[in-house]
Amino acid sequence: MKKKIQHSNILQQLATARKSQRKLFVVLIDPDHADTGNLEDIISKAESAGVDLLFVGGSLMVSDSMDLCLETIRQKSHIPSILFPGNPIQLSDKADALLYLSLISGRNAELLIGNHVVTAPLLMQSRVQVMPTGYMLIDGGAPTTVSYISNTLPIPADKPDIAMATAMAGQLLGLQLIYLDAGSGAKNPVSTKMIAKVRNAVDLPIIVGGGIRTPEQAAQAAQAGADIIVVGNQLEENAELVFEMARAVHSLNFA
Ligand code: 1GP
Repeated sequence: MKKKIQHSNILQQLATARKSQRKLFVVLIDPDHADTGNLEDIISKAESAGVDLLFVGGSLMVSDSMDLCLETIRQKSHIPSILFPGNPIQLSDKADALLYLSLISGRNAELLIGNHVVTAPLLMQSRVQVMPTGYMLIDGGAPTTVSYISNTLPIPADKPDIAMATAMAGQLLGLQLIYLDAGSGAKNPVSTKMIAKVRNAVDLPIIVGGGIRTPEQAAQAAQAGADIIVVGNQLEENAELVFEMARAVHSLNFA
């Protein structure tokens, strides 16, 4: 039977999955884009497709739908939910864990440390598991919401060495996950060359997302060394694709 990620000690389970080369598939849900019907549909499909985790968040949260979204996930599925916050107000204790993102590809002090200082006292009291993550924005061929909102320059797509050195710095600083993101809806996903370069440089679990539209692209990213593949946009267009996407990633797992 397929091994499932449990709700507690998620960070540790991600490290174990990485060590045993077990690739994970994640669906990103943007609560702003999900009305109740869509949301229940993608959650139930994700559950049947064996999706490992649900990330919840968006760069721009214009509605108050985060808590509702997390509650629906909890009611309708067993998949752990992870906050992927676009800004510091996107916190909720209804999630299982939080990607505590430091935007290490950028030079915006608020996103490197400022927001962390603001939210730390709250998080120290929260039951949500905090997962320190080196978040790296990679140029995906066109400006994305996240590059605009974060007011940072992404790492050029053809500069894998910069990505490598940035990820190394993240590991040396003690971060626990590296997230290479071309940004939601990116024209081009992060290249396999860049993923491989970062893979060879750090031991941490590597999350890759942004602009992945086909099961083949998802599998290629995993084969290049990504441990966790994230897809959002494309599944908003066609939720049915979650089955093939999850299969493409999980088919690389032997056990
Ligand atoms: C964005 O990595 C995620 O932050 C997913 O991107 O929506 O393009 O799949 P997409």
